[in-house]
Amino acid sequence: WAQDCQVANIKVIFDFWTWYAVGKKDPEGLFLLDNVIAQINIEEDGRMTATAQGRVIILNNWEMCAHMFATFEDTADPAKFKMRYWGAANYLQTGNDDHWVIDTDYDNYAVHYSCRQVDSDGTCLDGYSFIFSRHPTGLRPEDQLAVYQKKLELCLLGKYRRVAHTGGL
Ligand code: ODT
Repeated sequence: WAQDCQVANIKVIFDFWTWYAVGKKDPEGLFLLDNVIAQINIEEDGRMTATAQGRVIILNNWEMCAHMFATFEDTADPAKFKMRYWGAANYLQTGNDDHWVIDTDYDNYAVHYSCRQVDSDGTCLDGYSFIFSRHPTGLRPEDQLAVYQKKLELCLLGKYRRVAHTGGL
């Protein structure tokens, strides 16, 4: 470890930096397509909130940039949250999903998981998962093994697609 006594350099777990979605396993009724970025915020009262944006297609073929908001509720497990979300416009999706942080080093990558419907055998029938990076260009080579391992443990290996960041939103 290394000590750095500069107050400005003290690392906190949550911050206002951007996370770029670089991989996604889609749920049924796919919503966010690409150019997906998310920001986790801590409000003055200590509550965690988030904003996200991404390209969506609604009403069959209307393409737009969705601006989304979310609030989080704690559960007994500190890495498992409930996420209530809604859009800046009322024709965007709303919902209340699980929001599980499977793995993160905070600085480079994060693996998110949400099962919307658990099957009778206890496996996930419908869910989605995001791979986030701090880098719009994707995961660093040194983070790829950890992310691969988590995809495997989540039984989602091979189910992800790449999320492009083409800008222009
Ligand atoms: O794209 C889909 O099909 C499913 C995704 C629906 C949830 C999107 C709502 C995002 C609300 C704002 C929140 C941000 C937080 C981010 C961190 C992880 C992404 C779920």
